[in-house]
Amino acid sequence: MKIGIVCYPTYGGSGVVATELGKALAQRGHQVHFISYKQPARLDFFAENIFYHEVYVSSYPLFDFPPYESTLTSRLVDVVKFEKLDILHVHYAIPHAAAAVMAKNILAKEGIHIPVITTLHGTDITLVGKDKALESVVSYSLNESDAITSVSDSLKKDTYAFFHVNKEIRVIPNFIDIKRFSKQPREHFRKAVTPAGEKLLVHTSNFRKVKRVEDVLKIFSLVLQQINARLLLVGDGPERYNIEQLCRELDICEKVSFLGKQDAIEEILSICDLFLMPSETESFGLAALEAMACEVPVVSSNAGGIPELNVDGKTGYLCNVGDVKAMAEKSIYILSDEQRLKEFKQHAKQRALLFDIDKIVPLYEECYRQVCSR
Ligand code: GMT
Repeated sequence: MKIGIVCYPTYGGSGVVATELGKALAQRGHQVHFISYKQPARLDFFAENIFYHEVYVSSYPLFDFPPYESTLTSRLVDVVKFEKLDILHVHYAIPHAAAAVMAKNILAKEGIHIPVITTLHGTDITLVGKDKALESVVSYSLNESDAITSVSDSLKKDTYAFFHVNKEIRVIPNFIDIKRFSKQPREHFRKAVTPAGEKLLVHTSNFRKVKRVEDVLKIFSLVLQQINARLLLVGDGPERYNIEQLCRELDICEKVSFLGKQDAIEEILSICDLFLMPSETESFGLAALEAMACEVPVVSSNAGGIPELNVDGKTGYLCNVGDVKAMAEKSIYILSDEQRLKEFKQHAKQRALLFDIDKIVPLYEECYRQVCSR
């Protein structure tokens, strides 16, 4: 099949899922065309059946806002026609679904039928999408898509609750390449990071408000009162400055390392004991799945789709959003007994295996087949 994939190219989860999906589809013999305004971060190699089409948005003094959506739409029309695509798969509803539906309608006038699949990732529904100013366009473009998928049951329910969607939404969860995300022997690295045998906690995110990184620090500071530990913060984003300030206020700077954006995240996760995800909302929690695959249990909030991944009392614990005291207690409970920690690590790994790329990508292929055969 010839598949067009539209996604955000940055480090966000939706871009990662879209890119990894495209790479896996190419390996399974499909021809994949990425369409984005920048080369996706994880598109770090090229194969003969992977193509990339950049969207150039022109500027003009009249424009306070560059016409991204219109430019993307025209590019989609062009790529579908020229490359003879069979399907357009857009990731993140805003504005990708609207652009794809518009492109579909333009092409229909020329007698070309291009089915559109929209995958909902999270904030496109739960944060940005909730904005009333966007509701009618989001609802319309979802209803006009030939299929809608969402990364969790929770996100599916939120979509029906916030939008006027009269179509079936099928749940296809996030996935992981277990061959890449597995615990790797990194003893020297671990020794260097924790010379005194400290327990190692980790958090990875794009440091946006929704991730509640300040809670990570508060939890860690409580854990430190009972456990000799260190914290690795991986990623970067708008909250970074506030987080650094809070580190100073809590007087824990010596125990916290800011690693910035990292590509080989599996190498870092491989040496860690516990992952913290106190997010305000999280449609799935791909970062937690990456940790679990590397045998790292997760203490998280019980928001959104996280309970569909993290099993309370088995692969980690779920606590109410903002309850840093409970999250610290659960962290201490897991970390304070070696045998218990080992069991949590094993359960985390077993659970992650259910979300292996080889199990999930065929669900997308099945969706493509159904939509194309209609
Ligand atoms: O919040 C992020 O990390 C980025 C965001 C995105 O849309 O790029 O991630 C969302 O999509 C991921 C992939 O499907 C999910 O695993 C994340 O849970 C989801 N983030 C939120 O819902 C906050």
